[in-house]
Amino acid sequence: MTDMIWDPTYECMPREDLEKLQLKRLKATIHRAYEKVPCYKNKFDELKIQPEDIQSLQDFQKLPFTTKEDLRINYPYGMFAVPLREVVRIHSSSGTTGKPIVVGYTKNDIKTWSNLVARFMTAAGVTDEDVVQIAFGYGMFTGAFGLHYGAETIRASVIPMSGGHTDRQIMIMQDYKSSALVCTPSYAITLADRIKKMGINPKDLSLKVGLFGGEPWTEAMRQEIQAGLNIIATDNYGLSEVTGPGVAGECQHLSGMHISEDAFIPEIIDPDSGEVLPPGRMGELVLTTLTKEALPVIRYRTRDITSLNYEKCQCGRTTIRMEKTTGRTDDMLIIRGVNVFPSQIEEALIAIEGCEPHYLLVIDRQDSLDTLEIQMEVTENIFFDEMKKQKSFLEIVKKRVESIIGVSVIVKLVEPGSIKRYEGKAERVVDKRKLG
Ligand code: DLL
Repeated sequence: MTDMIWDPTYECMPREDLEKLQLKRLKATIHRAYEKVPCYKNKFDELKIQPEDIQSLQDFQKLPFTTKEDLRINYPYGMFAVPLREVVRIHSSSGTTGKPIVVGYTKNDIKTWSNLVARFMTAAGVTDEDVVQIAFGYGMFTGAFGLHYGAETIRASVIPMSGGHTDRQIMIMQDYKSSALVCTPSYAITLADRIKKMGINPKDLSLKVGLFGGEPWTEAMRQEIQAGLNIIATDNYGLSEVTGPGVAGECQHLSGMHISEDAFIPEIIDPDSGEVLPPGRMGELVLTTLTKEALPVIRYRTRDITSLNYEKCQCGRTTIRMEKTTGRTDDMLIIRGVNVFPSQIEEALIAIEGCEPHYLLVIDRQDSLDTLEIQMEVTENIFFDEMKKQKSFLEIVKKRVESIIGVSVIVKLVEPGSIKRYEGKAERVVDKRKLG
């Protein structure tokens, strides 16, 4: 394994130098945000904080948080810190309800973004020799363009396939000898399934690495994808409000995602009290941008739950690594008063022999009692097994899941192939309590 590093100056900076750089960039960001964005000025004024009051990275914790609601209220362009004429690109978040979040980039922002993506793609092992198949949907979603620019910056050969058309994806992958695949982890599973069904041996493909992100996924899913596509499957993280992909990504040691700390300051807070938590603790990730021109964000509450690892990685990078996110504070299901994360259920299911990574969680309320039904696909031999064997299989699944989440569940097998397949981000929860 070779540990190629795209930007060693920033990725391997001694912490002392990095913190100096962060403070310098932070001060500039705060000044600009205060002067150009009324939302920040109002919030600071309310707390009687002036930009000059922030003289250290500790002072910074006095600043108020920014939330999705702030971006919503200022829809579409109210949070921009530059006039629209300087904005060369507009994207929006993948929100499914209400108005989307609108984000903008200056010419310089696009350049910075491309470099940030080039960093994690390089860390994953992509070089100018690679043929990168981008199977994210091109459009308002930041995933496709972000990875596209990053790959071109590395001078890899980009195939802008976009999402969907699974059989065509596989044909192109075979014919064009794609060596790197970019998509959501759930779509990687769909592709692997289809490849298997078509009788193609993944070893006959040219794929070597996958860059997957945009949604949470588990270690068990990683194993499944690695085996199904014969690749090393890497995780990368980002969100539109902060830049899109390019906030953090794994190197080939697969031991947490390196955050580009010259461009973002990460903090972990207690989602209830807002208190900053000590290193290593699990909580909500808060991000501040240090280089964004069009849309600087200060202490943005991502809602994503993770922890930060400050130890130096074997690859030589000195940057903090974030653990795989285990879900979002707003994804958390409260079932009969118990907090349940869909990722816990997924982890349990995938670890059971015979379970397929296709499932749906249906939550309902009967006689004022919450019910959680897991509809899941299983391998054909189990689906067509005799009743008795199937019953004992269901019992195993039920017990395993219940022991992890602490809530009783109903497990139902559904026909192989009947759960909806996703080309982008998967939606695995139907909460009928909210629909009623
Ligand atoms: O999903 C940006 C992105 C695109 C990242 C492609 C990586 C690759 P949004 O549509 O705004 O932006 O959604 C952001 O998706 O707050 C997380 O909840 C989730 N998310 C993104 N990447 C990961 C990941 C893009 N690797 C929201 N693991 C974030 C877990 C992720 N969750």
